[in-house]
Amino acid sequence: MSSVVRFSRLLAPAMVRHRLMSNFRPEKALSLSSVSDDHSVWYDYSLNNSEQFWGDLAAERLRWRRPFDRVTDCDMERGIFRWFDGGQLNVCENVVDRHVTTDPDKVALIWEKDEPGEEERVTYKELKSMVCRLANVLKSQGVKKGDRVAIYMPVSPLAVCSMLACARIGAVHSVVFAGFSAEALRSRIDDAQASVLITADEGVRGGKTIPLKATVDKALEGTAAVNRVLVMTRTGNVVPWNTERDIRMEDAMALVSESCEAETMDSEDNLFLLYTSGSTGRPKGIAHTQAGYLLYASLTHELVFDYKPGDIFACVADIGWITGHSYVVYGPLSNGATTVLFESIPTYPDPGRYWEMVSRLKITHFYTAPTAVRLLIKAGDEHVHKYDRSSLRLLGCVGEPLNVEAWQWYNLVVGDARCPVVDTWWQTETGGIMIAPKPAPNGVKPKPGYPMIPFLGIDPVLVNEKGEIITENDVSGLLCVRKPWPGMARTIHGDHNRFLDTYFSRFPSLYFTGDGARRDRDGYYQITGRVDDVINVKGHRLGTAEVESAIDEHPDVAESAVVSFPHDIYGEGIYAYVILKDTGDLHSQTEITDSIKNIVKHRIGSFAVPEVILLTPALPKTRSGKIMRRVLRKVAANEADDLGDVSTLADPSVVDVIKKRHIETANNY
Ligand code: 7RM
Repeated sequence: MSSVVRFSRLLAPAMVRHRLMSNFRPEKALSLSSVSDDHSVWYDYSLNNSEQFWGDLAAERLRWRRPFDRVTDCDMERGIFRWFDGGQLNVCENVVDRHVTTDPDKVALIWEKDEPGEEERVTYKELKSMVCRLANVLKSQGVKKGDRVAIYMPVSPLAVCSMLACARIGAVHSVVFAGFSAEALRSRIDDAQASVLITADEGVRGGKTIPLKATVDKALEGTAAVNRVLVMTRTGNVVPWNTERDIRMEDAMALVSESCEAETMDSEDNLFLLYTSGSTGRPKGIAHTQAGYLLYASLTHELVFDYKPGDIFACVADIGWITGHSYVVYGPLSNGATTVLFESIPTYPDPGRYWEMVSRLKITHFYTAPTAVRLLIKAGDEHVHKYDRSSLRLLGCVGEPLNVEAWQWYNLVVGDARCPVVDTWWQTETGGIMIAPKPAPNGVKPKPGYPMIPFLGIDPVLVNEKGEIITENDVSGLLCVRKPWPGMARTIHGDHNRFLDTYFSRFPSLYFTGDGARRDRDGYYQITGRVDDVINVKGHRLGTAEVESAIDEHPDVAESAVVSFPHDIYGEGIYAYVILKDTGDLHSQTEITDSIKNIVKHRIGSFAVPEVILLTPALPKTRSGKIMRRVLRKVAANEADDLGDVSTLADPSVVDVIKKRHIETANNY
């Protein structure tokens, strides 16, 4: 069934009931573009009749086993959000089985392996059989509804199958990005109390192998939670093996049936946990549930990207991030799309990789992070020009602000000024895209550097420090959301109070995003960045406190403070100020900075290693002992001439010491 027909079928009843039909031409309802043509009608409708809006969409778009009794039941004060209560469904059935019935031989996955030209295709029918086999393996290992399964895998069909097999049997997946260290993996396994872990012998990225199984073994030395490890064969190289605990995934899958009844799930049962960084050292297990998440991922995928049947959708994010969950897996598959799984890196074998892939796979939609765009700008336009990009219809971006220069390059050089550039703002916690230039009112010109327009049903507001909502335009403020939406996170695993504290207590009755934003004269949004201690490095979200606690483990370190500084390519770079204990004098500075870098690499992962480590005798602190991070940020950004008011510092002379050391250190990096 075409998405055009499906869309009219799901929205028409709502329109009829609300007599909007009078100013709504039926022939328009048959076209997806009606959302653009009547954007303000749709948008107002979605906010003013939100129960009807989301209720009709859920009823029509999802396959239910039992219809829901009520659309929504939310309490912002207590952080309780329930959508489609009473309803029962299975997410895996919705994203796989439905399409096997209508189009079994359609390609669901194209695995773009590290080595270009070796892609593998998986049809919906094959996907179902793989998922069912894996689901049966998990069941045979005692995994039951509600149990947590950790996934530490390269981007691959079996990684997607692992997620979907969990969904099929009602287990809760926790995908951990395969670039995380053993310790980071262990703490996430412990927090979730995952009983089974799925991994690969090794990963392959940019021509290098990554010892995934060995890292898993190290992680499991320190936890008793996991009793079974399923290992996918990626390279086939010999890896450490524990016969009591480890199972070869492909062997086990061959021994079980290729059909597996999908478990009946309640709308509000957990679908997955995804750990993300906050402003304290401990990562948060963000919990998403079944129906609301799926509906939101599905609808945003179709409307923001203007997805049409037959499109080849390439979101090159890793499945270890929310972008991979929503726009590699759940969104595209719910719409019966062909989704590309990108295992490699943008510069392998050379910086033309993305565009060579686009031409080879005839990709229509390409969705990446600004850091990758900036990296490729530096590499030169010839890498883009070399390849035929005529299949491309839309270019997307997510993860951090897409600066105007990068926007222009993406638009002109990659898209030949022919493909809309869609800068999407959203978060792990929001489940799906919240602000984007599409669907857009008719005739609206894109604004470089602006995600622009809230999605249907999304009610963003800007507030000032006092928590007052700013109603006028041409202002900056803290970005909050006033109305609940189905895709939002439901809790932090095991710590609902932290959920409340982080998102709902600073401004009562609002969801606080942690980002600052500007609303321009036309009412369009631009994101200015985090207002808390979370930084965005190479598209990875990282808490400064996480890096600090790793650095502080070094025996010679007394104290550290980590800030970000503007970085041409990474968006933000990591800058660590470190105070050594007296014992630190026994080693050379290079020895110490190298070993600090090593600790960060082992505790978190290579991507978190600071670009700059500045050894300093003191940190600028207020009399109450709070580090004045503003000063550290200014120095790191080479803006120390304009430090603002430092009169509340206990010892203002520290600033000069740091400035001097910064200039000395800056010459060395
Ligand atoms: C999807 C994702 C969320 C944080 C968010 C922002 C930043 C994301 C944009 C952006 C400017 C954008 N989830 N962010 N998208 N900033 N423009 N289009 O990235 O949980 O990992 O990160 O990322 O600060 O709060 S995330």
